[in-house]
Amino acid sequence: MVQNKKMPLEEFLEIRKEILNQWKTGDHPGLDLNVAVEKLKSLPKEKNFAYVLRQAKAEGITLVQPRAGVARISEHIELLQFLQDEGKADFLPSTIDSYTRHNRYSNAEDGINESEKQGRSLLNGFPAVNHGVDGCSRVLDSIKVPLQARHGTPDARLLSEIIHASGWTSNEGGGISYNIPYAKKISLEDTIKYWQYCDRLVGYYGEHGIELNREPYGPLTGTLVPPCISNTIAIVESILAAEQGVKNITVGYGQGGNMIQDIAALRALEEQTNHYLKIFGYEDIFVTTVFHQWMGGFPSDESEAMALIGYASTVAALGKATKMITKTTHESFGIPTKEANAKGLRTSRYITKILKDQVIAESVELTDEIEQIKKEVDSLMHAIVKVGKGDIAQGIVNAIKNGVVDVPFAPSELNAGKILPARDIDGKIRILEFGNLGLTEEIKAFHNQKLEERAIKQNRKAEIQMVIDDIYAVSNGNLVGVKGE
Ligand code: 8ZB
Repeated sequence: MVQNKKMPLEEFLEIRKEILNQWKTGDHPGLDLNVAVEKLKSLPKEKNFAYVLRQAKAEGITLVQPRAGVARISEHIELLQFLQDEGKADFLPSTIDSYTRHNRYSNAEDGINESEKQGRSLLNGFPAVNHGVDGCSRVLDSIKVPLQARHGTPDARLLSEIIHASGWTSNEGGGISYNIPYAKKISLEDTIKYWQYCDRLVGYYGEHGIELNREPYGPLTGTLVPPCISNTIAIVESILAAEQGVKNITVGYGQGGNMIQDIAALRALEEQTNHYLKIFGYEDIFVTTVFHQWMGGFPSDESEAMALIGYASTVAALGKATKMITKTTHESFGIPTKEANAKGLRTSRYITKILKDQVIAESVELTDEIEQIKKEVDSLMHAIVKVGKGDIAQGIVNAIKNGVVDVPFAPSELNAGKILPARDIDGKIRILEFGNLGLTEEIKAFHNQKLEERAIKQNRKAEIQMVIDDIYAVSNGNLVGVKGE
C-alpha cells in the first residue's frame, strides 16, 4: 500500500542499489552521492534552477523555457546553445526520448547508433540515461543557464539519478501527472512510489545543502482540462514531494483559452498550493508557477500559430506566472527546427517584457472565477482525503480509481474517463458530464447553468457534439466551438 510517508534513508539507499543496476551507465563514479553533492555545490548559482526561480519571483517577471531534445550529444549541445543565444531562453530543457521514458535503454542505444550513422536524430528526444553522467555533464557544461529534464516517464528513478548527478537542477513529473496522461495501464501505486523515490533523492540533496527544483506536470492531457482537476493534481503532487523533502516546487497549468479563467486558475493554483502545503504541515516550501502555452491542437497556419503563442504569452505575463513553456509555429507538424523554436521563444519573451509592469485590473469576473476554482479544488481535496481515510497518497489512488478525480481524454485504463468538459459562452472550461467527480451539488448546478446558457445562445443542445466542436475550435480560429465548423 502506498502512503504519504517520507522514505527512510536506509530504504532509499537499498532501492538505489537496484536502480543504479538497471543500465550500464548506473555505475559511473559520479553517481556516488558524495561526489554528486560536491559537484552540485560547485555549480554557479546562475545555473541553479531553484535560485533563478527565486530571483524571477522576487522581480515579478515571467521567464521563458522551450522544449528541445535530439539523440546525439553534439547536436543536442548545438541546439541548446542556439536556443540560449538566438532564442534568449532563460531556462533550458532536455526533452527525453520515448524509449527512455519507457525504460527501453537498449532501444535508445540502437537509436543513438543509427543517428550517428545517418548524421541526424532518429530519436524524439535526448536519451539521458544512455549518455550517462559524462554526456549529461557535457551538456550542462556547454550552456550558461539552468537545465531541466522534461519527459513523461512513469518510472524516472534512474533518469533522475543521472541528471541530478550531472548538475541538472530541475526535474519535471509526478506519480499522477506522468502516469494518467502518458501510460495505459501502469499501476498508480507504483508510479507514486517511483516518484516518491525521485522526490526523496531531491530531499537527500536538500539535506546536504543543495536546493533542487521539482515541477509536477500541470497540463495533463492538454485538452479542455477543467482548472479544478489539474490544480488539484498539482497540489496533491506538491504535498507528496514536500513529504519527501522537496523545498522548491513549480506548479503548472496549461492555457485553457479564456483569459480571465486562465489568470484566475494561475492565482488559485499558487494560493491553494501554498495553503494546502501549510495545512498538511509543510511550512518552508518555495512555490512558483509555470504557464504552458496552448497544449491542444494548434492551427497549421504559421501566422495563426504565432498569434496563439503571443496570446498565451500575454496571459502568462498578466497572470504573473514565474515561468512559461513556449510552443512553436511547427507545433501542428511535429518536432520544431531550432530556428522555429528560437522564434517562438523570442516572440514570447518580447511580450512578457512589454507587459511586465502592467497589472490586470481586479474585477468581479476575475475574483468570482478565482473563488469558483478554489471552491471546486476544496471539494476535490476534501473528497480525496475522505477516500484515502486521511492519507493523501492512498486518497489519490482511490479517487482516480472510482472517478472522484477524473482526467478528461486520458489514455490510462485506471482513469474513469467519465467526465466531459465543454466551454461556456465566454469560453471558460466547464463540465458537462460529471461521472463520479467529487464536486458538491452546488458546484454541479453552477456548471449546468453555464452550459445551458451557451446552449440557448447558440441555439443548440448541451451534448457531446458541443465537446467535439470545442476540441477542434482553437485550431480553426475560434475559442467556443461553433456547430459544423
Ligand atoms: C506533452 C508535450 C508535447 C509537446 C513537444 C511537442 C509538443 C516533444 C520534443 C518537443 C522539441 C523535442 N516536443 N518532443 N519539442 N523537441 N524533442 O512537446 O512538439 O509541443
